[in-house]
Amino acid sequence: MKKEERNYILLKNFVFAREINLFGVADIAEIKNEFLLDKETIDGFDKAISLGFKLNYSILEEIQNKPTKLYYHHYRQVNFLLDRVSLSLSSFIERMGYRALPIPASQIIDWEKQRAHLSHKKIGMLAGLGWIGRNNLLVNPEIGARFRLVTVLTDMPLKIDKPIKYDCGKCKACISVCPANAIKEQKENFDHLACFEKLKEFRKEGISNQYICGICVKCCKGLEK
Ligand code: B12
Ligand code: SF4
Ligand code: SF4
Repeated sequence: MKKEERNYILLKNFVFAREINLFGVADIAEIKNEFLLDKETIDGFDKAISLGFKLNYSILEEIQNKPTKLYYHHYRQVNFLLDRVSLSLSSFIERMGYRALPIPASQIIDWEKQRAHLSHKKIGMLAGLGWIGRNNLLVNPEIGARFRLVTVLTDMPLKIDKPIKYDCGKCKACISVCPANAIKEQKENFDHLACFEKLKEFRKEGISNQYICGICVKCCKGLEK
């Protein structure tokens, strides 16, 4: 077995033993210049490991027309878990003699443009975890959009995954449930502004001090509905 394949299996087993459900590796050569990270910081990193954690379905089921306290708590716990696993994975990679940089699950760097260091969705898409759906989220064929993501950059020799050839097809389940009418038939027409205004409203209601919603996450159950 080749070294790249062996390392891939080793890391996959490492994170699956730590409650991660989705694992993939993306080639980032073409997209590195989009990252909000100094050139010196990312120099030498040529791959990104994408990890996904499946959300709790019972907590999602409680969401009707607005986020709930349970969902808010879950959102925070899942971010902690993802950050914890990406940290452990990075230490593991460093102990093997390679470099690794964990990127926070949910940290905004540019508040005006609402941008993070990098897009976990785009990395996940390149790593073959799913496609960008009508709901503007990364959608996995088996669990839909009901997961959260984190990324680790590395220079470790690893097998590279490819994007998968699926899309939403005939499904339009999320269009009618969005309270902001932000989700459209053509995913390119997703109304970011309308969505963000709705999230601001929810935040003002005091359910959480974060911009969360969860409605389009709950209803997107993938191809195996
Ligand atoms: C800021 C932010 C927001 C902002 C949005 C601002 C924005 N500009 O997107 C607000 C507060 C509105 C928001 C809302 C939500 N968010 Co948010 N958010 C983030 C955060 C922290 C940064 C996103 C960012 O930098 N965006 C900048 C733009 C450039 O990138 P992008 O939108 O991520 O990706 C697009 C581009 O890369 C573009 N693209 C550009 N070039 C190319 C090339 C190709 C080939 C393709 C296909 C695409 C593509 O397509 C991508 C998809 O639209 C990320 C975490 C992270 N670091 O990624 C979470 C994240 C995107 N959020 C997430 C979630 C779940 C939500 C909410 C459901 C809230 C909630 N938790 O209840 C809603 C969903 C709204 C929606 N339907 O999109 C998850 C998505 C998980 C998933 N399965 O997809 C993430 C990844 C957090 C995580 N750790 O899991 N969010
Ligand atoms: S997060 Fe809420 S408001 Fe935004 S697109 Fe999804 S359902 Fe609509
Ligand atoms: S609910 Fe259906 S249409 Fe909406 S993003 Fe998910 S698969 Fe696509």
